[in-house]
Amino acid sequence: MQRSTHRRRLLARPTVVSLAAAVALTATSCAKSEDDASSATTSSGAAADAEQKVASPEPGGKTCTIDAYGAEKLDLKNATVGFSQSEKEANQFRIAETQSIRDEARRRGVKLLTANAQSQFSKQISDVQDLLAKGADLLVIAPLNSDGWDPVLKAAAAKKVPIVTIDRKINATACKDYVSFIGSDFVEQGRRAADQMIEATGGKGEVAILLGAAGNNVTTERTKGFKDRIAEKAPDLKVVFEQTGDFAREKGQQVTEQLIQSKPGIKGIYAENDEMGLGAVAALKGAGKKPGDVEIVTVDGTRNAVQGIVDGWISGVIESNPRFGPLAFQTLETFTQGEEVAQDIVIEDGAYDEANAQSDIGKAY
Ligand code: GZL
Repeated sequence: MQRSTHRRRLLARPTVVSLAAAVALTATSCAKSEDDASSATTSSGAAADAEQKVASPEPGGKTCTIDAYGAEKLDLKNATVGFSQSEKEANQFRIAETQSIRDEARRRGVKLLTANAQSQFSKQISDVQDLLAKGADLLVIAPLNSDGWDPVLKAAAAKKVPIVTIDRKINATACKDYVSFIGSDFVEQGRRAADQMIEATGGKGEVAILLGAAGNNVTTERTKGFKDRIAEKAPDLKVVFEQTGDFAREKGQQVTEQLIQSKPGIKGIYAENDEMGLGAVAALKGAGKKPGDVEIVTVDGTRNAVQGIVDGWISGVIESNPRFGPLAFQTLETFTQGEEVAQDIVIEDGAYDEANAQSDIGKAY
């Protein structure tokens, strides 16, 4: 199917740095931290401008200081940071996220302890307890789920260990249970994915949603943003199928195989992450479909998905930038020096479509 040639290029909006990011990142001498088993390479291939950019903070946005939080000032260079990763690193998003944290710790010469919950929430809780037991002075947590954090929050508070959450939100109180949240605006990602789907389908026909995993704000917010935008801008585009693919490629493929059996006339698929989108591509290929038979829009910004745009299988990708290292450590440094940091540090995300996929694939991860 000939793709429309007048697609808008959805650019990240101009950014204004937030409180926490206003302090320039300063390079420091690096010493390998004894617990950091990361490979010697830094995240290769990511163009410098692929670093996270911070959206302008809400005017009068809430801030946090070490006194308000009830912790002690410390020198980050002499501290131990514990990083709790949520999902197994079978997903480029998680691989890039962990690498970014490791790279920044190494760049700053900060001792880093890491743990990976392998996508099991109970393990993430015990991982964080372990990090505290091993002497972490500060915690960076990429939460798997939004709820169930009380035991960890209590344990960290008892040891006056500040927590910064990255990527997904936890249902707790900023500047009390955790210092700051650093992450994307997931509702906005859903809205922008809808814009790409409307462009690709001409705003008419039946579309399906491959939902992310349950129990986290990313899935609910990406779904809300997409549906709200469709309702607002393209009432003739009907969501006729929604099923979770658990953010996993294999499940995304299985669900899409069922989808094209039950809805042979489906015009578009909104996959709430690239892994499920790539699974959908595999299912379409397996069913003998051609590129463009079904419009696919995904979220993350991984290299394979952006290549899928170049190859004609994917119509658009909204970025969800996982390179949290610089902002997470900058926030820890600013906070532990006694300066105030924003409670919500929302990053800007880019986007890819046929107009920029080839030229900008170097920014993908
Ligand atoms: C989004 C992140 C999501 C990614 C998926 O910030 O939480 O989790 O979009 C990952 O790839 O599974």
